[in-house]
Amino acid sequence: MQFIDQALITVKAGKGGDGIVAFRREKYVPAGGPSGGDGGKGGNVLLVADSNLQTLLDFKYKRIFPAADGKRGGPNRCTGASGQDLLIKVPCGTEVRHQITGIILGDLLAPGETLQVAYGGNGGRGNAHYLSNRNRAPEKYTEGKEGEEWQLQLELKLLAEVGIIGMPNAGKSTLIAVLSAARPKIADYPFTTLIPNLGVVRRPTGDGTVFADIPGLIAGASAGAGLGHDFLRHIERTRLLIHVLDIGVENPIEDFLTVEKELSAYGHGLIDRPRVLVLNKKELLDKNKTSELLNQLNLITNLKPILISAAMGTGLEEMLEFVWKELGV
Ligand SMILES: Nc1nc2c(ncn2[C@@H]2O[C@H](COP(=O)(O)OP(=O)(O)OP(=O)(O)O)[C@@H](O)[C@H]2O)c(=O)[nH]1
Ligand SMILES: [Mg+2]
Repeated sequence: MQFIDQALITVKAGKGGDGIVAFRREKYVPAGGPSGGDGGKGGNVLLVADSNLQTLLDFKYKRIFPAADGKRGGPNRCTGASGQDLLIKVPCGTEVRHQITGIILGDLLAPGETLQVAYGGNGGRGNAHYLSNRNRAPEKYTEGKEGEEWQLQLELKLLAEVGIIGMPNAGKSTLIAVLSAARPKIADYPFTTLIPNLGVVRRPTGDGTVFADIPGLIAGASAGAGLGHDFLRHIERTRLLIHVLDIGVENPIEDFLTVEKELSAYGHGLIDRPRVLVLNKKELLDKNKTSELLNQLNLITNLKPILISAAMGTGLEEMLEFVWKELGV
C-alpha cells in the first residue's frame, strides 16, 4: 500500500563574495602594487539521504533553505572564505524534480547518497588581477555572482510501518483520525472502511511514522471472508501491529481470539509481528468489569493491554509511548 508524500521547497545557494580593491603597503616599498583578493565561493545546496527519516513532514514547516554566502576578499591577495555547503537531510527514496519543468533531478535511495541541487556563485575578482603595464594601480574589481535558486518538488512513496487491525467497528479509523491528519469515514456500523487509510503520526523525535488503518477483520478473513484477506496483504510489510479491541461489545475476549486466529491463519509471519493490544471505548465499561476483562486477557495472552478511548482522546499518549519504544524511535 503506497501513499505519496510531497513537499515543495526553495533552495538557494550562497552568493559569491566580492573581490576587493587594495594596495600593498610595506615598509620601504613606496608604491605597492594592487593586492585586493578574490571573494570566496558561495555555498552549494545538497540533499542527502538519511535513513532516520521516514516522511517529508519536516518540510511542511520549513520551506526555504539558503546556503551561506562567500566572504569578501582580503588585502594581500587573500581570497575570502567560501560559504559552507548546506546539507538537507531527506528520507531514503526521495525523488527530486524541478518544480516548473517537472524534470527529475534524481532519486536518493541509499543512505548517505547526495545530490547537488544548487551551485554557489563564484567569488568576484580582486584588483590584483587587473595589474597591467598600462595600469599599475587598477581600481577595478568584480562582484560575486548570485547563487542558484530553484524550487524543488520532493516526492516520497510512503510505506506503512504500523498497521491498525481489529474487528469491524472497533474504532480503528477513529484512532487514526485522532493521531494523524487522516480523515477517514467513521460510522457506527461494521465495514465502514473499504480501503486502507494512511496517516502520518508525528514522533517525539521529529519526523513521522506512517500508520495504516485497514478494513475490519472477521472470522474467516484470512481465507477471504469479508474484506480482510486483501488487506492483510497490505500490512505484511509493517513492523508493528496495533490490535484495537472494542470492550463495549458483548464478548470482547471472543473478538480478541477471532482476530488473533486470523492473523495466525494468514501466515506470512503476521502472528509473530510485535503487537500492541489496545482496549478501546474504555468509558463504556465500569471499573469492575474492566479489571475482570484485564484478568481474563492476562490468562490468555502475554500482551500488555493499554486502555484508551479514541473518541475522547484518553490513553493515547501512553499508547504512543509504547509504540515508539517498540519501533525503537
Ligand atoms: N464510545 C466510544 N465510541 C467510539 C470510540 N472510538 C470509536 N467509537 C465509535 O465506534 C464506531 C466505529 O468507529 P470506526 O472508527 O468507524 O471503527 P472501525 O474500526 O474503523 O470500523 P470499520 O471500518 O467498520 O472496520 C463509531 O461510531 C465511533 O464513533 C470510543 O473510544 N468510545
Ligand atoms: Mg474503519
